[in-house]
Amino acid sequence: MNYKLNTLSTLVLGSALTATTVFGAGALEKVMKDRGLSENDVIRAAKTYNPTGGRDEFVVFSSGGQSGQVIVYGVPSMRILKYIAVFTPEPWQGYGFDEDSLAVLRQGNIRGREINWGDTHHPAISEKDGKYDGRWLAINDKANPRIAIIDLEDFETKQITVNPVFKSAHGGAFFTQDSEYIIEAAQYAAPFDNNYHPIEEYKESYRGGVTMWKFDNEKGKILEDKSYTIEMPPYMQDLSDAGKGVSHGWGFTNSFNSEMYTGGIEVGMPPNEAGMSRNDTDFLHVYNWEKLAKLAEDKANYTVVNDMKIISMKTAVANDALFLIPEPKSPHGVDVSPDGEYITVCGKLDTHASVYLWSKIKKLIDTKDYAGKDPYGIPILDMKKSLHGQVELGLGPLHNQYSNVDGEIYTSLYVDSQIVKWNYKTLKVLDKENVHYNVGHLCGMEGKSADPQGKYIISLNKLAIDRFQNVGPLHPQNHQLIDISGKTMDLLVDMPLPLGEPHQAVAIRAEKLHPHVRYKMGTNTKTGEQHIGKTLAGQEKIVRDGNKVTIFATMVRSHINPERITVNKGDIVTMHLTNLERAQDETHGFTVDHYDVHASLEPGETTTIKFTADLEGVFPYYCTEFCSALHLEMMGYLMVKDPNKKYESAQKLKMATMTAEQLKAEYDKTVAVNDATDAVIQSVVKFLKENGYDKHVTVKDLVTDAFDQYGQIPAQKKLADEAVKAGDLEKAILFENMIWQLMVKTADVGIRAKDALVRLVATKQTPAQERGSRAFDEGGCSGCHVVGKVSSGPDLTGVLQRHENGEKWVADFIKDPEKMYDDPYIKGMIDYFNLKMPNQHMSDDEVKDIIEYFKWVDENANLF
Ligand code: CUK
Ligand code: CUA
Repeated sequence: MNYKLNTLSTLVLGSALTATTVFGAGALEKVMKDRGLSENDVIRAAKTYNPTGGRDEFVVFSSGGQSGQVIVYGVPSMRILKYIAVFTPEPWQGYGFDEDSLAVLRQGNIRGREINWGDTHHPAISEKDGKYDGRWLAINDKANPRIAIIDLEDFETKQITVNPVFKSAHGGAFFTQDSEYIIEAAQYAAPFDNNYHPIEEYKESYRGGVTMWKFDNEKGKILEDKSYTIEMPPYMQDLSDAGKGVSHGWGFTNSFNSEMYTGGIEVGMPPNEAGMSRNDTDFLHVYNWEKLAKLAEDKANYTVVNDMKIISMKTAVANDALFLIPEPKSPHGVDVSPDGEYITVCGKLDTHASVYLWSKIKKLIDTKDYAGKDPYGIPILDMKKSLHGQVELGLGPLHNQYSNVDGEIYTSLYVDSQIVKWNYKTLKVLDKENVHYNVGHLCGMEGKSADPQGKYIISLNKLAIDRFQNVGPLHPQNHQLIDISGKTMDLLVDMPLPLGEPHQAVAIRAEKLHPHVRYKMGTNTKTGEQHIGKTLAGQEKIVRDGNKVTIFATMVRSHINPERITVNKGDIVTMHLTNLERAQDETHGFTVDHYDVHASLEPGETTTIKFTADLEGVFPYYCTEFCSALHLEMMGYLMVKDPNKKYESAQKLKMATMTAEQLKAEYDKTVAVNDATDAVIQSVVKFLKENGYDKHVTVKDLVTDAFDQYGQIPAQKKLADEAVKAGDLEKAILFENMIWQLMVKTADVGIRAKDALVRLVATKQTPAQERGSRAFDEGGCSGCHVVGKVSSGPDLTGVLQRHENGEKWVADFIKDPEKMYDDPYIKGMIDYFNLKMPNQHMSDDEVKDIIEYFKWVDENANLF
C-alpha cells in the first residue's frame, strides 16, 4: 500500500472510542502522599478542577493594568482563555499590525500623537435593569484618558474614545443601569483646555470633572456628540458608581484632595502625600446625571471645550444637580448596593467603611437641608445625617463587592491583606480571610450588578510574595479564588498572571455570553461591515497603478493566492487578505518577512496589510498559524526588484527535468492513490449517513466543513484533465496532488465528525459495563483484542452469541483458558493466530463486568 494512503487508513479505521485511563483503589492516597496534599487541598482542587473539555460557570474580564489589555479567564478553574488587545499592539491577533486594527488603535491618538499603551483600570459590562446583559465591555485608560469598547460577540476592541478635556481618568468605566451612559471621572485635576496654566493658579484654572459618555447599547458605540462633562472642583475625583433602582439617575464619585494641595518638594514644600491627606474628610460627589443630560440638550446650559460640552458647576448647582457629602479622608471605593439604597465608601486611610443611605441623602436634597457650601458654591450635605452607619473593618479598606445574600458585602483590606465579609445593613463583621498580600480590588460573580450571584470572590493582589517560583525581581500578579458559599470563606487556589496590575475585574455567568465562531465572508471585523478588500475564490488579482500595487488575495487550507508577487523597489503595497474558510478555528495568519506586518484572519475575515517595498530582494510570505498538515507549504514569494538595475540571468544553470516515462508513471500512481483515498472517504460518509449525523448540530457543522473541502475537488480535477489533454503531465500531477490535499483535509474533519458522532450515539455504559471496559483494558485483554477488528486475537464483537451458553463459556475461558486449549475450536484459533489466550487472573467480579461490557459492545456493534 502506498505510504500516504496507509497513514490515512490508519486514521480512519482506528477505533473511534478512546479508552479511558482509570486509577485503581488507593491511587488517590498515593498521590496525596507523594505530593504532600491534605484532604482539604484535594477538596479545593476538586472544586476548581475542570476535566478535559469541561467548561467554567463564570467568565472573568480582568483589567490588564499597564499592559493595556483585558485578560479573560474562567471561574472556578482560573484558566486563562484570552488576552484582548485594547490600547496596546498585540501581534498574535494582528492588532496594530494590520490596517483595520491599526485604525481602531489610532482612534486613541491624543492631539495627533500615537499612543501604544494604556493603564487599564476598570472593566465594566453593559447592563439592562442593572443586570449584566453580556453584550459589551468597556474599560478605561487612566494614563491617557480614554475608554475602549469591546464587542463580546467576538471579543475584539471596536472603539477607542479620547476624553478631550481630561488629562487623566481613573474613575471609569461604569455603566448606568440601562447602559444609557458610561461614567468616567478625571483623576488628577488639570486645565480642561490644552494651554499652559501655572500651578499657582490651581484653584482657579485646574478642574476635576465627570464625563457622562452617551452609549448606544444596540450598536455598542459611545456617541461623543451626545456626551457631556460636569465641571467639578479640583478635588481629584477617584472612583464612581452609578445609582440603580431607587437611586437610578444619580451618580456618585469620591475624591481625595479636598485640600487642593499641589506639592512642591523641590521648592521646600512637604510632599503631596502629606498635604493631600491633611483633612479628616474629603468629598463624595453626588450628581443627578439624568437632569444634567436634559440640560446638555440646550446650548444655553453648556460651553464647549475641545469639542466637549461642559456643564459648569454653577449651572449644575443652580439646577440642584450637584452636591457634596464629607467622607473619611482619602477614600477609595464607592459602591452602590444591588437595590441602590446603600452607598458604601471605604476609608483607605481610615479603618472604617461608611454606609450612606440614599433615602437620607435624597431627603436632605429635597428639603434643601444643607450643612454649608464649598469654596465653589456647591451645597454640602451633613455627613451624620446622610449616614446609615460606620463599621470598623481593619486597616486599609478599599473596594466592595456584593453576594446573593441580602446585606452581605465583601471588602478588601489593603494593609491587613484580608478580605472581610460583613453586613451593610446590620453593620456587623462576619468573617475575615487572609490573602497573600495586599489586595486591591476584589471581584465577585456579577458582584456589582443588581443581581449578584455569590459563590466566589477573587482577591486581586498587588504582590505575589512567597507564592510562586522566583522569576526574578518582577513578580507575577496573583489572583486568588475564594469560595464564599459556606459560612466562612475558604481560599481555594492562586493564579499567577504575567501581565500588568489587575486593578478591577468583572465576572459574568458564562451562559450570558454568545460569541460567534465565524464571520460572514469578507467581513471587516473592526467595523462589522463588508470589507472593501473582500475577495472570493477566483477573484484574486494584482492591480498596478503607478507605484501603487494592490493585491486581492485569499487564504484557504493550504495556500495563499497569489503565490508570487513581483514589485518595484519603492512601490506602496496594499494587500487585502480574505480567509475563505468557514470551518471553526481555521484561522490563518499572514506576514511578509522583514516588513513588520502581521494579520490574524479568522474564518470569513478580510483585512489589509500595507507597506512600502523599500527593501530590495526576495521575501517569503507565509501563513503563521499551523492550520493543517500542509501549513508549511502555505507560502509565497514577494520579489522586490530595482527598476534601475540590470540583473544577470541564471538560465544557463537550469536543472534537468524528468523523462516522459517517469512522468507518466508518477501521474498514474497519483491518480491511483486519489481513487483509493476517495474510497476511504466514502466509507466514512456512509457511516455518518447511516448514523444520522445531521441530527446532531456539532457533527453536522463538522460535516459541512468537510464538504467545503471536498466540494473544491471537481474544479481541480478539471484542471488536471485539461493539463493531461494539453500534454503537460507535470502540471497534471500537481493538480492531482492538490486533489489529494483536499481529500486529506476532508478526511481530517470527517474523522473528527465520526468520533463526535460515535460518542453521541453509543448507548451509555452502565456502571458494571464501565468497570468491565476498564478491566478489559487494564487486565491486558486489549493488547490482543481490538473491538470491531481482527488483530492479534479474534474480534470479540458477538462473542457471547458464538457459543452455546455464551456467558458461561466466556467466563470459563477467561478464568481458566489452559483447560480449553485442546477444544477443537480453540485449537483452530491458536493455530490461526499463533498465540494462546493467557490466564490474566481476573477476579470473578471482573469477569462478570467484562461480560457486561461485551453486551454493550454488541449493542453498539454497528459503530465499530
Ligand atoms: S484602583 Cu487599583 S486597587 Cu485603579 Cu480601582 Cu483601587
Ligand atoms: Cu494557514 Cu498555516
